[in-house]
Amino acid sequence: MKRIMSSKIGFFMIAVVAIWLKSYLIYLNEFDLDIQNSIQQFLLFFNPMSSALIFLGLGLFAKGRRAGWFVIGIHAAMSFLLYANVVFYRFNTDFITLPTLTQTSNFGSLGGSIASLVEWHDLFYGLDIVLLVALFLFIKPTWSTERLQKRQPMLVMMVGMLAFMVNLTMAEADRPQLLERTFDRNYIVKYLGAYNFTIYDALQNIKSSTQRVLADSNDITEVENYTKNKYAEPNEELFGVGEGKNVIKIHLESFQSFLIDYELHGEEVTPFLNSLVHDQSQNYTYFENFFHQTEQGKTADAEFILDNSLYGLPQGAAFVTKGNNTYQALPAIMKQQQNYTSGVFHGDNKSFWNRDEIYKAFAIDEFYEEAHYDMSEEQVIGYGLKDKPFFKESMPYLESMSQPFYAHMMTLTHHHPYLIDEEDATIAPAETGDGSVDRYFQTARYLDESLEQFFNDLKESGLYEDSIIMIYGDHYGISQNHNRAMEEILGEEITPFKNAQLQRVPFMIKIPGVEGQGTVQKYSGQIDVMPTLLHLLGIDAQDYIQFGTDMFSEDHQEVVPFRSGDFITPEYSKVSGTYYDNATGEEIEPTEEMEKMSENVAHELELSDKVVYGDLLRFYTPNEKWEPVDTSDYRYEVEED
Ligand code: GP9
Ligand code: MN
Repeated sequence: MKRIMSSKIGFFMIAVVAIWLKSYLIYLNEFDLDIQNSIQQFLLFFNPMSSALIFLGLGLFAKGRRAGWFVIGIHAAMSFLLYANVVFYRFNTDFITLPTLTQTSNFGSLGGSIASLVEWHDLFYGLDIVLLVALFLFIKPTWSTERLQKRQPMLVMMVGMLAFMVNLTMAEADRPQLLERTFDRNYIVKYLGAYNFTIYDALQNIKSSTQRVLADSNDITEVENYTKNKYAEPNEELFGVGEGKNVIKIHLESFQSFLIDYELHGEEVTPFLNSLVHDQSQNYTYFENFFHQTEQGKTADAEFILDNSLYGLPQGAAFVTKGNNTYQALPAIMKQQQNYTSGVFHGDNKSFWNRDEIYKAFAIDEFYEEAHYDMSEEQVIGYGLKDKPFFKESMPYLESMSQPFYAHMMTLTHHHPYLIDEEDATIAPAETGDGSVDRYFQTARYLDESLEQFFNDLKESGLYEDSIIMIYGDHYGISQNHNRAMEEILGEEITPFKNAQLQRVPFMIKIPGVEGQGTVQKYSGQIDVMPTLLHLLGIDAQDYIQFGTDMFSEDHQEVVPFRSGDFITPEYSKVSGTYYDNATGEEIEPTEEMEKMSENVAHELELSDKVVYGDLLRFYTPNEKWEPVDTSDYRYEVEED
């Protein structure tokens, strides 16, 4: 035993096991990582091992006794990083990122309370370091004479790398595109561990700041010229009709327009939404040719596009990778121009899609997330809180907001894989044999019922009448992987052309005192929502950098770009590079005009990316009234009662 401990490799292995087990213990006891299956359970245990081998292994390259001090030093540094995360997490329920380290606000209010975040049992987390030092000093390793073959440290590294590859492959199998799509810090820690998370975060930030550093203030001029030129004058009759009204924006998770009026087993799937579309007395205007324009960032992309009129990024979610940019978002403009307060309501973990950070840059005042709701087991399914309790419990918060407010209600239950408890299912599943597709109708029905409940509560509270109500779908719910089942549902072949047409999501709006237009055919997309709303409030969108245009404007161009560079117009569509006639669905040879349109779409996307990658809005002052948002003014905490 003594011989093992006093050999270099023996000592190293003790350090590895110590940091490995300690990390695992901390994952289990300190973080709420929402482990959902045995793969995740296994990876949580497994992931510290590769980090321990690789990082501590670096120490082995040092000569003689110094190797021991290196191993101990690296061990202590890893322990410190992990423990810093423990303390940070106790306060923020989130992990440390590079930007949070520089945002003093994260620590400002923490300063005085660090003491209260430290607990006695934390001493235990430092015990292994003390033991390692003692072991090293008192067991007197025979290292000065031991000759490690050069191969050994290399071998350790290779085993570490191999373990990491196994780890990553298993993680990717459980959560495809884990690193590419940049979901949630929780996920990276859960699958790859706290150490790899820090590296991942650092790489992301280096990439981001390089893009930022390379940009300069001249870059915004070209963009400004483009958006000013594209700008569509407001519809005179509607400009300012909504000024001072509350705005309630409802996010329909994974809701595609084909559900509207769809009948399953002879029943309407979404009778309530259908009634808004068809009952003229309800005063809704329904845009039936409205498209989502999201990519990998899914919900986050939808939020990003709707509140900024900028496109999401071709890869990952701008919410995560560009969470520290300067924005001139809808909530900020509404606040500065018309004294609106804003709130987002969502029954999921606040750090998902980095919301708790980027919302500050949008000047969102309140974020009602998981911690504000009763998340007991019977209230939760899939990603989080069920829509009915979500809307119910949101009511008091909504009523307490100072008016006029801009409230963004984000539903969740109608999310892949469309799980639903038996008692919540009021329509039988479809019968295609494809589980997701079959249940899709059940969760859509549940969402529809939750909306009806919410509308009744709004009416009862007196908020309904005088509020602008906006409803939109965020992105598709049924991907192309389910074409076979969808063909059965729709009774037609799902060609690439048809699939593009299926990217329609609902957009409806009610403006107090304005007669609804029923169903309108105009083509538009999520990028157009912000300028539309600004004009309804009487704020001219022209001052701001926006790629969409007012949907009610006479000058609104009916071209809907997608992130891929494809696009749809009322007459023709470009799908995966091929042009189709909308009327026949047949392939067509592009005319010069079509090709020109295509170039323009590509140019527009490129300009939007320039803004986001280069953080160009920091160079732009929309008007004299504009004040850059100070993110340290915002903190999302749960008030203790
Ligand atoms: C997560 C929820 C779902 O909080 O908004 O996100 P999605 O997977 O649709 O992007
Ligand atoms: Mn979504």
